[in-house]
Formats: sequence, C-alpha cells, structure tokens
Amino acid sequence: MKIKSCRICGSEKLYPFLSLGSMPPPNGFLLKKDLGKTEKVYPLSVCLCESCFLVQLKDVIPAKIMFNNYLYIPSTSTTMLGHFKNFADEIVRDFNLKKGDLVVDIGSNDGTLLTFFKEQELNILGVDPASNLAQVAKLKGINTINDFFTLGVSKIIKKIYGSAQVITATNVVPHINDLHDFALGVKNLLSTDGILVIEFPYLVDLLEKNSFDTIYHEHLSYFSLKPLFKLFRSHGMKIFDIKKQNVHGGSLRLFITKSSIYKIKNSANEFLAFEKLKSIDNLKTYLNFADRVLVFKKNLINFLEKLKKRKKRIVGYGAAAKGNVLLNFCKIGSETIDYIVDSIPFKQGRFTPGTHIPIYPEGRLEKDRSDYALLLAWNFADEILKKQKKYRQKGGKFIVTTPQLKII
Ligand code: JHZ
Repeated sequence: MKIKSCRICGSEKLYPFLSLGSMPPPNGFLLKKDLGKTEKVYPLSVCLCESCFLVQLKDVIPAKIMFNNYLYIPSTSTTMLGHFKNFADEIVRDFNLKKGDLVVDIGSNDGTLLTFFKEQELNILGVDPASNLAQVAKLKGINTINDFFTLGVSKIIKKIYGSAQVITATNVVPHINDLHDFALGVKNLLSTDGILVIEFPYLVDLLEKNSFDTIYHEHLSYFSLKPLFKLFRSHGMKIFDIKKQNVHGGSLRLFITKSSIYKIKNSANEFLAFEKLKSIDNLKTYLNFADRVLVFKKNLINFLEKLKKRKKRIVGYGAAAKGNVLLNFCKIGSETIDYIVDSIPFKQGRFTPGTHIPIYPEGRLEKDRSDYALLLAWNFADEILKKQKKYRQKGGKFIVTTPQLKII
C-alpha cells in the first residue's frame, strides 16, 4: 500500500530525500528450506513532510506480514534489561503508582518490561500482535492480548480491565501506520489522570550518527518533536515532559497526558529549541544526510574489498534488523561475510533476508578464527565488546560502522 498524504497533518507535500532501494523486510529471516524460493522485496524510500516535518515512509507493508510472527526480542541484552528495569522503577516512583493500578504495555513483545511492573505488584496487561511472543509472555505469567492496539481493542480492554493509569509503548510507535487511531485508543483507555509513556529512536541522532540502517519497512515514522506535539494536541492531549535516553543509538522518552494536573516542564521547550538549532525543519538537512549515506556506502564497500583481497576472514556480529538493511543496501553477502553470530535463539539456524548469510549462536566467534567481525548491532557496542574480550585478546577486530567507520 502507498499512502498519499502525511500520517499526521494530511499534507500531500511529501518529499522523498533518500532511497535505499528495494529489499525484503529486515526481520524476514529465512529457514533453510525457503532459501530457494523467491523473496518478496519492497521499496525503501524515505520522505519529509514539508508541512509538519514528519519523516516517514510512503510504502506500507501490511502489518500482519511483518509482525504476526516476530523474531526480535530485546531480553537477551543486559543493556535492555537494565534499561527496562529503570524505566519501570522510575515510573512507579515518579507517578506514585499504587498496588493494583493498571499498566498496559503496547507492543509488549515477550513481556520483559511488564515483568518489572509486576514485581512492584501492579496490575499488568500486554498487547502484541506476534503470536509466538504472546505465547512466551503468557508462559512467563504476563497476561497478553494477542492483537494490534487500535481504538477498537482499547474499548475491549477498558470494558474488561477498566482504565489504565499508565500506558507504555517502547519502540513501537514508529511501527504504527494510523497514528490518529493510536492516539484515540490511548485517550480512550487512560484514566482521567493517567499517563502515556512512549520511547523511540530520536531523529536528530539518526541524522547526526548517520544511522540510515534504522530506516526500514517496519519503521513508518522517524520522530522529531514538532509533529508529535501536533498529533497529540489534535486529540486534546499534551506532551508534558521529555527525557533523553542512550538506548538504540539515542532515543527520547515522552510523557503524555489528557489531564490538566501535569504542568508542561521546561524540557519540552528546550527540545523544540534544540531541534530548531539542528535545522530539523529544513529540507537541506535531509539532502545533506542522504549525501553522507552514499559516501558511507562507498567507503564501507571499498574497505571490505581491501580486506578480502588480503584474504582476511570476516563475520558479522548481531543479526539486527538494521544490519540487514546495511547488508542489502551495500550488497554485502556471503561472498564477504562467512556467517553472523546472534544471541536471539529464534534467529539462530536461520539465514538473513536478501543476503542469505547463516546465523549461529555467539559462542562460535570465540571458537572460530575470523579476523574481523562487522558489528551490525552497533548500538550494543559496549556490551558486545565487553562480552567478546577473549576474541579481541586473540587478535580479533571489530569493524564499527556507526557513528563512524572504525576498527576496534
Ligand atoms: P537491535 C529492533 O531493531 C526491532 P534491531 C524494532 N523494529 C525496533 O524498533 C528497534 O529494535 C528499536 C543481537 N545481540 O536490538 C540481538 C547479540 O547477538 O539493535 C539482536 O538480534 N549479542 C523493534 O533488530 C541484535 O543483536 C548481544 O550481546 O536493529 C540487536 O538488535 C546483544 C546485546 C545483541 O535491534
């Protein structure tokens, strides 16, 4: 499907500033038996709305294709476990949550975030369309509705469980095509003084760190603040606080409410001023970014070609969705990368979409004698470099792509 107008303001002035070509959905990991079949590819071109400045994709793959069986889980990362624990603790403390208050997590994945709210004796409910993950969550005792969150689903939840004191949505709002339906669903489900807390990778970081590989079919929007202020305002809600987070290459956490008891904090205006300074509302910023992406592609390909000429063995580290974007965009396949190691059991034994590189457990890196590991999960550089001390001590090197191409 192709949208014709901006998801937030409805303007038809959508300027495409970067095309990454056509490729399969980046979480479409293949089983061995499917390697011979033709993979469906979809265009990946990103636009700027010249009216409200929402950066977005026009091409939409039906959500059911991408999310009904989802292989990504954050819970194999100690960084993410720590992040989610702090997230839950802070909200319970700062908003004075009481035993039995309802917390609903949208895009609850395997229930990781909700386990930390459950520990504090809150009433919890997850909503996630992936049946494989809803199953895992339920086995952990996390009550989960296996569906997409919509206004319709929010009405059912409200009828059965009552209003929510807190709704959380981490790394999922960029996936939502109908943002107005999402806002209406949240407004309906929140109690009168309830809050919505959302987290997403921040557009300013994407541009500054050149993390073009986070642009992919699942991410329909790349948020700066102005369009989000507009979205929530149009539904009688307000963003009242903003906090910067380090995860996923730089993210924002937004606090949103329909209640007048929360006063808007300085952070909101400070971030808006910061974005003005970064010329986030200027098409030139995006065209410059697109130029840098093309330069990066050339540099990476040249660099890897030189290593191969010197007969060096290269593997990949972290079969991240973003890694698949990088590999497909730069046309790097199994002629260059022998295999990829990854901590997520669902991905191990499968092959990367488009490039068909096999995926193995992380333990293989240390046992094997590869010279270089291309760090596809660059957002976890600290955690991974620490974990792979022995590989590095034996002379193994990491190729880091973001924010700059470098060898560690
Ligand atoms: P990671 C996901 O993108 C998908 P991805 C999603 N669409 C989204 O919005 C973003 O997150 C934010 C592995 N790994 O988290 C695990 C190791 O092998 O950067 C993952 O496969 N060893 C919801 O897929 C991958 O790397 C480790 O020690 O780009 C990281 O994927 C660690 C820490 C990770 O997200």
